Amino acid sequence: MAQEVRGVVAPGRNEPVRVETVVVPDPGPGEAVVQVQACGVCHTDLHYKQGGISDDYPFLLGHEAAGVVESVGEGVTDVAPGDFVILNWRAVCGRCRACLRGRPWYCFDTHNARQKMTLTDGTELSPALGIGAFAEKTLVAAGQCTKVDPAVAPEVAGLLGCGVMAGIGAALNTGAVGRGDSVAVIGCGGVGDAAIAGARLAGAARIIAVDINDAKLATARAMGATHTVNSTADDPVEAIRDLTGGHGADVVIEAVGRPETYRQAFYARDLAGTVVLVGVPTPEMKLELPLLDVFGRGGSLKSSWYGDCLPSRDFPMLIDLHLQGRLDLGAFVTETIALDQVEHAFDRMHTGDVLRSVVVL
Ligand code: PAD
Ligand code: ZN
Repeated sequence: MAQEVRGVVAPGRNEPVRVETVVVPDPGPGEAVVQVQACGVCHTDLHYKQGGISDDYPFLLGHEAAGVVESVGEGVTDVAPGDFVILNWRAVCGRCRACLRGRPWYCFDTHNARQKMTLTDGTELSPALGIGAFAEKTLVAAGQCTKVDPAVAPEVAGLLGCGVMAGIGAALNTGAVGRGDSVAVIGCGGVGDAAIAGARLAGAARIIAVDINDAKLATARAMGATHTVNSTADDPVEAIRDLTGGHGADVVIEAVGRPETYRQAFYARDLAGTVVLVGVPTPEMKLELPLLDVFGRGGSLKSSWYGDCLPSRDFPMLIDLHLQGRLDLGAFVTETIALDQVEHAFDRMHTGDVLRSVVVL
């Protein structure tokens, strides 16, 4: 029997989001229905609402979520009703060329639920990132559910579903930050701060935070930055070089997504160092660099999608580290809100004082 629940729908380009009745089908083969307990508000949800991702309105927003599995469809063995899970947008297929090469975190054919959730008039909804978790219940592929220790608070656990994992993974997985490394992070929002927390976890000796906003730099310090640079006052490339014996950082993580900050990252890294681009650029952005510098400075220039995470490997491990007091995921939760306050949370993203607003159900 399909169920009717409340969910946050983006009806059309730039129209305010609305709480609507959503019809959630029973799980089919390989699917699960999850009772959502918490879901963070991410920039990507705002991009969906604004039409920046696709035109497949109406969207069921929300994708940074944790909850309890309510029911599973035929053939599901990895999760069972009652399991506490974080939802992920990387349910790996195990068969594509990336998976077959032993690099499932690049999976090119990730799974989502096959059936559609709808409005009561039958209109099909497009769930954000194949999840749609600003809703009391949601239908996903069973592989999108990753079991973790239920001792963690849901509003904290859900954050690993997107932005915080992207930042931590940019440091740990993509940048492969190691003990004693010097790391610089340009852009200290939720993603950049998570990269700082990841660099600290990895044992980086020096972590330099760069932002244009002093309040963001104060938070970055609390997350583990050892030095801060306000790039409206000081040239960040020179400042990072000065703080690293004149050489530049071993790993520079760009968490803004703009050509000028990418250029700063490129020149602020040491010879043979690594640049990780985790900020997401827009289609019209172009980058020009002397090819001789790209060649002569060596090292690697990488980008990081979802922190190159493998949910089944990374989520339980990071939750365990959080529960041991070694990774303060709770520091990313600025406020908890109700389902009908998502539009308000979008407004607050621009005022710059929120790392994450989390809807609690
Ligand atoms: P945010 O808006 O909370 O943070 C951006 C930060 O950058 C703010 O602190 C700004 O003050 C700062 N900033 C802006 N301009 C500059 C500048 N010129 N120099 C230095 N700092 C600057 O965003 P967020 O942290 O939620 O997300 C950051 C990026 O990461 C964004 O592009 C988002 O789309 C991307 C992202 N990527 C993934 C992924 O998988 N790669 C996942 C989730 C988010
Ligand atoms: Zn997201």
